[in-house]
Amino acid sequence: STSVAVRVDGVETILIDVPTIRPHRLSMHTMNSQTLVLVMIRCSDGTVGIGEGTTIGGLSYGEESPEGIKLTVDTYIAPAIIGMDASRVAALMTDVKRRVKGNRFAKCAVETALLDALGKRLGLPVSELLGGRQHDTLPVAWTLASGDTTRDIEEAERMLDARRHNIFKLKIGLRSVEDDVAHVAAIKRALGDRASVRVDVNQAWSEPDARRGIPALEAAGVDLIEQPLSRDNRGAQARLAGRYAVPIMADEALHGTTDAFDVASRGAADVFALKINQAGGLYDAVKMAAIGDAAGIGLYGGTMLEGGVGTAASAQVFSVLPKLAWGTELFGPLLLTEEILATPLRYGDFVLQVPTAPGIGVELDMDRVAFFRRDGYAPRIQ
Ligand code: MUC
Ligand code: MG
Repeated sequence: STSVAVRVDGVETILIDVPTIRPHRLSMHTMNSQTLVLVMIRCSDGTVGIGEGTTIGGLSYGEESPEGIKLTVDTYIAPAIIGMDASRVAALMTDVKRRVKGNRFAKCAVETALLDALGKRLGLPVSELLGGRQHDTLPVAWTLASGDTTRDIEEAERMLDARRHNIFKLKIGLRSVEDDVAHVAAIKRALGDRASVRVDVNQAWSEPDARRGIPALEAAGVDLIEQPLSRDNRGAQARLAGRYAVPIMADEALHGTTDAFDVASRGAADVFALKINQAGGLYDAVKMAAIGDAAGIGLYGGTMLEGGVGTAASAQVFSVLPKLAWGTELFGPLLLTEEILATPLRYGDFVLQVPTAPGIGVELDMDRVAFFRRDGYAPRIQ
């Protein structure tokens, strides 16, 4: 054809290191900072799309590291998409999936940037490219993970007073089951009916640990138990889901649509934590939601503690889902000491406002990106 398509002109990947506001203790890693992996894609019409492929704790949480995500994008994905029709995002991603196995975080970052650019080109929020927005605001949980019970209660009280969060997720699995239950029960006692209290074990328990821990947490008033067992131990997690009334949520077990189908088929979860990075992109996160919904599984908008870019992209996805029975945990930017968006995301009254501007709806503050980027270079794409 002689029509001139808009083409992908350039891809740039940037690692940004930002401190957290306090240590964030998970069963596998204590975070004192977060590394954001940003991808910027310039198109031949001048539009620039941004995406994020952030993980937690280097290689301790999942199989992709920040440095590996950057390498995958720079070495294997960028050459495949440069020169191609930038508006055919689904077709580009099909080709990327043919050339690159696994590496879902890298694919998510690229797909986000392509959709952001397409949305900006069309003047539409990404939610409208994914079927259309059904929610303008999303409930947002906060994670209490200082490792100290008194400090966690004070933090929760501050969040309630400020009307920022009334859903709290507690990170457990590092200490003994009994110590963790005592910690959670003390927090739930202090907060009472003013808050929903949930736990994330991040795969740390054995099935016998879970048979001790879950009924005790249930008795303490906990509303949700996230990924108690190893992500591979689906048969055992199905036994737990069948045995206790408190819902079991799958998180690390869900990498892409085939995992969603397998976990749903085995009855290994009552709730899905949807994460755009673990899904491998925004389209596949929506498909995973459909699989869960069809199986009667409740949906929750999860986070890999991304900064503002990944959080805005996640919000676009979650805003199109008909039912989000468990709300979201899109608080990532609030855990960081530094803002890298030109205009911060808006939180308040226990919700996040889904951005309404075209694309994912946010812009980077390029001076701050230049300041925090690990390699110290000025970006080529501005
Ligand atoms: C996880 O496992 O859910 C999400 C919130 C948080 O504090 O940690 C993450 C990862
Ligand atoms: Mg989790």
